[in-house]
Amino acid sequence: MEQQRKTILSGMQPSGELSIGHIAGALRNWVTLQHDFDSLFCVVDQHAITVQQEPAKLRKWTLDLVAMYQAAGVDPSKSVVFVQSHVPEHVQLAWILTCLTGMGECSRMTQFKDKSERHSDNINVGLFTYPILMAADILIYNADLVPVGEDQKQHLELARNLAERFNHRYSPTFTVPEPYIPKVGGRIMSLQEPTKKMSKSDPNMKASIFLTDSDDDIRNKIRRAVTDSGSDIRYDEQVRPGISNLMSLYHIATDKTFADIEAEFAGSTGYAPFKEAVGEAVAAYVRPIRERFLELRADEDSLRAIAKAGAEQARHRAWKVLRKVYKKTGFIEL
Ligand code: AQP
Repeated sequence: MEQQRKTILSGMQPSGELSIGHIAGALRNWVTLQHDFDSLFCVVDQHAITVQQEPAKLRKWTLDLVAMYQAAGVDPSKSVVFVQSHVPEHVQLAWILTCLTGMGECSRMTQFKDKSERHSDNINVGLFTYPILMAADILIYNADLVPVGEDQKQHLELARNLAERFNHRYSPTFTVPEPYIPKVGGRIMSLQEPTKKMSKSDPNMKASIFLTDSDDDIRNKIRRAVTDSGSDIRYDEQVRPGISNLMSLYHIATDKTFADIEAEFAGSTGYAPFKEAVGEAVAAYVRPIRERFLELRADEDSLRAIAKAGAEQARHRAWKVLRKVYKKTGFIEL
């Protein structure tokens, strides 16, 4: 008998254009893992509105992500690609999990603290309970593995705690998910402030490399990236966050190890030749993704059809789990 494949689930917020950080931290792992896992990838539009969004942009970015997932290599015939708001079971489960979560658990979340500082005019309850909805996204499919960047580790821990709490209070129901975080690229940093994560909503356009940036934009952004004092190319995140970040990008784009990279630039004077090489390599890496994205994005009907088919499959699975959860919780059936 064929062994049942393990399940993975992950998602991204349609809150701007994806950056090279999203590829490095998550998307490229989705592409590899989809061949061996039962895979679900969603566009988490309900998470995106925890920060104020313009409706027209939210619609555009949602379809952008459906196209970008595929441009990066997600194959909708292998993986379920869907939009979170098309599967209402996520929020239905989130309510039950909300009633199992302590206030202290949410207030400890560093992303909540960061985002409340950045959006001090709109510290809404959704921003506070966001990790509970994320737990529901994962648990409703009984995902075994969640390929994410390092910034999501703390949220994953909450999902694990909630799964265990529900299982203990009622009876074994949820799989306790494991994070899958890459060793290199789990946290790509801003090109302008290398101690801060590269973010799609950073207002400084020079800080992030977007997957739709032209070759010249990419080269220029890397040329102007803030680097550290010193002149040799050596990986040290603590002492040289700027150069280490560029080395991670070079590794993502070329697969060269840090030792190879250090050897390649040993004895070179200044950072300029290294930055030129990183710029070329990253431009060459992003180019086919951008070109494929533009092709796919032009056919909106196909993108909507993929999201629709994905939502149908996802709902079918989500409802089965939610039904069980409702029953165990004590809700009577209609
Ligand atoms: N800089 C990054 N390095 C590595 N991984 C990253 N991820 C995001 N930025 C980096 C990973 O991408 C996935 C999707 O992230 P998200 O869209 O849910 O939101 P986020 O982590 O909040 O990303 P942003 O760019 O910082 O969004 P905004 O600016 O809207 O808040 C996750 O797996 C994340 O780890």
